[in-house]
Amino acid sequence: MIQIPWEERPAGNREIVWRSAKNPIITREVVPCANSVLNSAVVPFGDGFAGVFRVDNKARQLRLHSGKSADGFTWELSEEPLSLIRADGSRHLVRGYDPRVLFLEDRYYIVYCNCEDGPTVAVAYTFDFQDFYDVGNAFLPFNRNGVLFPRKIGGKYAMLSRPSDNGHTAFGDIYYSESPDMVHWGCHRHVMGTAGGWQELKVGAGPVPIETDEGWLMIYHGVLLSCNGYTYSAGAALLDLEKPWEVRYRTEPYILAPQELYECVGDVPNVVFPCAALCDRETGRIAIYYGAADTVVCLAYTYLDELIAFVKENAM
Ligand code: BMA
Repeated sequence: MIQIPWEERPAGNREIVWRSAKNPIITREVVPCANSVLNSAVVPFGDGFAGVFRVDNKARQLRLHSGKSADGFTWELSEEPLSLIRADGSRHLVRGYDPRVLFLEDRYYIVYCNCEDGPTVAVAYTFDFQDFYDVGNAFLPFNRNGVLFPRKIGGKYAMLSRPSDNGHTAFGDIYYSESPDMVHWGCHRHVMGTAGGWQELKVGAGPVPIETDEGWLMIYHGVLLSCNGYTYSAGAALLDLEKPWEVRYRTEPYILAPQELYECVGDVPNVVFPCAALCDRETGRIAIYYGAADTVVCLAYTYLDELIAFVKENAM
């Protein structure tokens, strides 16, 4: 296994999740056209890492860019926004955001919010992070947050999503859907809704869930409405392994909330939005990539066993 990004918990820090001292790790300077680089997803690839990045450009259009990194900290992004190859061979510019990426069976899947005919959740894939192929929309509009599971469950592909509206949706629960072929999705089940405090307004899945003996570890975002607007924090839950629509535990306190300047100041203040988590099974280390204030990409860390224990001990 390649060494995932890691920095030890600073002395005296008693938080379950701690931030990289290098934050923010990706800023707008990484691509000339960028107004902001935010909610982005990465995976181990070859001798290093690859990913799909949300770049809002200087026309404030929502685009995706591919990227590569040797160490997971320093990234090179494609100058051109991502386009998808369709079944007829034509190329189609992606107008979309909030990608997730995972390796499943023989390829890397990308799930993102497609603004073209939506917004709704769409699927694409790549083998090499050079050529990307369109699979199509998974759901009807409106749905703006899709996360695939990293293996079939009960013989079917499985996806978490959050049905929404066309705007800055003031509601949102997490649902589970199945597919025999990655194209046709059904058997939709409710997984979890809002709760009090930091997750009172809406909740949505974050990184690809991590399979553990205690269930699927799902890091998710939760939103509260203050007099100043939305505040996006992150929590964690354990979902049943074979019936992931059954929540075993979910945290009452958040695990990460906007507190640093780069999380509280930016295009959308007070946002932490995790989209990827690299897990090294040997060391139990987890590196979480999250968007901050809809402006930059940041890194935070935790240990798998500590997070599982935290979820169980701090369950609501
Ligand atoms: C959500 C999405 C995210 C964004 C968040 C906070 O609805 O648009 O991309 O980070 O709002 O602005």
